[in-house]
Amino acid sequence: MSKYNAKQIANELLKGKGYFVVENLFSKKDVKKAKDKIVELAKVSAPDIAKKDALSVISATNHVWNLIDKDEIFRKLVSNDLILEVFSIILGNELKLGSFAARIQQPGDKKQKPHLDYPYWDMYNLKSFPNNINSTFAMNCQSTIMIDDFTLDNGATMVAPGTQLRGYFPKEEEFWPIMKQTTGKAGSVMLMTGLLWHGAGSNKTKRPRIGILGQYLPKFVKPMEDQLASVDMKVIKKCNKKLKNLLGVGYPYPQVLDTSKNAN
Ligand SMILES: O=C(O)CCC(=O)C(=O)O
Repeated sequence: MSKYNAKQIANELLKGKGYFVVENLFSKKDVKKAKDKIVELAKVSAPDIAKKDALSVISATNHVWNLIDKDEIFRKLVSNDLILEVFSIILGNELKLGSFAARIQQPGDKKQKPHLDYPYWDMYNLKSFPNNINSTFAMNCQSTIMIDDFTLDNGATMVAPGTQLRGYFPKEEEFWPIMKQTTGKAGSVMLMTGLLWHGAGSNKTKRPRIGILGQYLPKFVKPMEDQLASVDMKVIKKCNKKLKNLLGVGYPYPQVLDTSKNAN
């Protein structure tokens, strides 16, 4: 039985520090498979590849997008039971995948500016959000799978504990005094909501630091990566029901309900 309790973790994400590191959730074997594949995909530079593939590996050196399409190992990692149990408590049990992409903090990469995650990413532009938007419920949960050890030196994700409750875009002068880094061994996973103020730390080492960022959303938020257009239909057909649901297969909206548009 898992030593982790999903309800307690969800509570920590919502009302406590705002993040939780699940240690060694994935085996060394799975992490190696994922790493080998990401390294291979990240070497493909966008101009060298066919247009169809170029769409899925934009900015290949820092991101490898659309991992669900790329290998069975990613389809396994994305639908981990504990992650889905925690996030279902927060987002509802029809949650959807918004994105599953590797993010590589390259040697010498500077720290990121503190930010919020999609769909809150441009909340500095408050007028583009509904009036009174606040932190009473979360519209994003993030998993960061540590594919390398995350250390203070190689850019372990920086977070500002408790800031998920503030409901406004990070102010740097409030972020830096309380910032902590979420370190862990490869195979560990950091969970948070997209409302927690955070960003990648600077990588002062000579090796890349790879993480896989999983974005999970309530069913009514439009996903950041268009899963059904990005993942090959042949791959989707072979996915189990849990993964199909995550990808939005069978979710009925938006639809053309105007019957005059459907007339032959
Ligand atoms: O890679 C990380 O540690 C965090 C990345 C991140 O927050 C982002 O790219 O939005």
